[in-house]
Amino acid sequence: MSVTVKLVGFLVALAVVFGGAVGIGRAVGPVDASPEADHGDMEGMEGMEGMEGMEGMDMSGAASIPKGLMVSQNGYSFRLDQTTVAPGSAVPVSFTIEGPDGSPVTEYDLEHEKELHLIAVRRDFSGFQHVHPERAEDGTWSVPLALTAGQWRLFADFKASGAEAITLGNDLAVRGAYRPAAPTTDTRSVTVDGYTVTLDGDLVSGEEARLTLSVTRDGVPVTDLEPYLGAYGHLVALRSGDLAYLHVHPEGTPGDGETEPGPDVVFFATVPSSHRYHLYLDFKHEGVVRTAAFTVTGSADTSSDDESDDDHADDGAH
Ligand SMILES: [Cu+2]
Repeated sequence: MSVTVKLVGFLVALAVVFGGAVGIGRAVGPVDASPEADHGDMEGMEGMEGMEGMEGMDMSGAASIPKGLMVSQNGYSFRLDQTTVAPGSAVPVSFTIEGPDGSPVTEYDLEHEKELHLIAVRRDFSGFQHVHPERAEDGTWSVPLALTAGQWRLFADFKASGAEAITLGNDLAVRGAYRPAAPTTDTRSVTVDGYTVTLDGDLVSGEEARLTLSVTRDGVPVTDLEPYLGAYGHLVALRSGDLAYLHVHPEGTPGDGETEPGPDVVFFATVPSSHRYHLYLDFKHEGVVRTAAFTVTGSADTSSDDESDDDHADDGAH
């Protein structure tokens, strides 16, 4: 930290000197402006936090930054034992969650019935898995993944005991030649293993959206879905472009006397911007968990000003 501060200070000093020289060359005026402009650029995120003028922007506070974008947060780090692997249908992948004291975390609180949820997605969205690795006593997590060649993003969603729930992200490269998948168009109805799942509801930037997923088989509504991870479905939403991992929660829980076991499963999701989102629903029926993948483009919040606001928020800069 102190090295960074010194370096920034040094660069600002340079900028002052340089700006001063230019200023003298140009005669009067620009000496004051140059250092400030350079200062803001060099500080990056710290500079953003100080920009009080960005009212209403989602990115202005650390608390509202989407999950899954960082490999380390609140003192916890996601450390993969290998960053490059060969492709395969059951590639052993192992990792630890390093705690603030520098050693692997071994105490977790359950979330959705598990200590840790691992989501693996190929960056072009052509592969997805939601699995639950096994933890050794020393804190090492391991799980076999089905991986094709390409760049994958792994998300570890967990709550270390005594800490807040977080989702960390890390990259895993899978060797081999691959052709990036073409971007998908919006898809609201998919069929997997004879089950057709339809998504109803719109994603609106900054607003909590109610999403209803309806499951049918051979045209008949499925009304006996089985609880999976404490709900009748588990939904993961990822943003195109940066794979931001969005918070989604189900409406009701099995056995509460109100929540029906299908055909509708309801979720609430809040998206931070008008981008394309990839949604993955895991649902269980007749003892088998299946995944239905959707693509939905979120719209801008029309209740506020003009649409260009969203572009600024995404860039995090003017
Ligand atoms: Cu999970």
